[in-house]
Amino acid sequence: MIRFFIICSLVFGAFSSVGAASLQVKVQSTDGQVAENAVVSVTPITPGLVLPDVETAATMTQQDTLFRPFVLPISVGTTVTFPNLDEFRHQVYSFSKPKRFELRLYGQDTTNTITFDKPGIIALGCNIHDNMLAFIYVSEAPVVGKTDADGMLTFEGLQAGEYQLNVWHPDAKRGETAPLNVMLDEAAPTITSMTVDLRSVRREQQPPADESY
Ligand SMILES: [Cu+2]
Repeated sequence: MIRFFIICSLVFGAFSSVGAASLQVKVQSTDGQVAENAVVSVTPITPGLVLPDVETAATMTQQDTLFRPFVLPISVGTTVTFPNLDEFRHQVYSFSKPKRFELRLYGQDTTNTITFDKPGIIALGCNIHDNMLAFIYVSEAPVVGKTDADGMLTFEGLQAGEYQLNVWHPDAKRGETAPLNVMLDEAAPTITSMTVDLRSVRREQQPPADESY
C-alpha cells in the first residue's frame, strides 16, 4: 500500500511539472538601452527534460519592398516560406555560409521554400531592391525566440530544470556573448536578464529610395 502511494506521487509529481515553468528574459545593451530583435536560444542542461515541440515551419514575407520580420529565429531543420505580397517581383538571395541560395525573380504566384539544415546566421538581400535586409538566425537549440520592442521575451511550457541561454543580436559587436545558465522552478516564473554589446548605429531596413521599381 505504501509502495502504491509512492508510485502515485511520483507519477503525479512528474505529470504536474510538465510545462509548468516559464522564463522571462530581458535583453539590453551594455549601455543600458533596450535590445529589440535579440535572439535567445534555450538549450536543456538537466538530462531527460521534455521540451515543447520544435517549430518546423516559419515565414519570411516580402511586403512594401521590405522583409518581414527583420529578424527570424528558427531551429535547425525548419522550412521557411518566402511569400511575395507585393505586385512586383523580388529576387531574394543569401551569401551566408550556412545556406547560400537565390530565389529567381518571382511574384505573388510563386511559393518558395528553403529548409535550413545548418546552424548559423543568414543575411538576406534582394537583387532588385538594395534597401531590403533581414536575418534568419538558425539555432541548434530546440527552443528559440526574439525580444520585442521592450527587449522582453517570454518562454512558456518549459519543464523545471536547468537550461543554458545564448543570445545573439544583428548589431552585436562580437558574435555571440557568453551563455547564461538558469534554473527554472515550477513554483514561480524565472526572470533573468542578458546583456549584448551593440554597435552605436543599428542596422535596420529603410523604405525604398524611390517608387519606380
Ligand atoms: Cu526585392
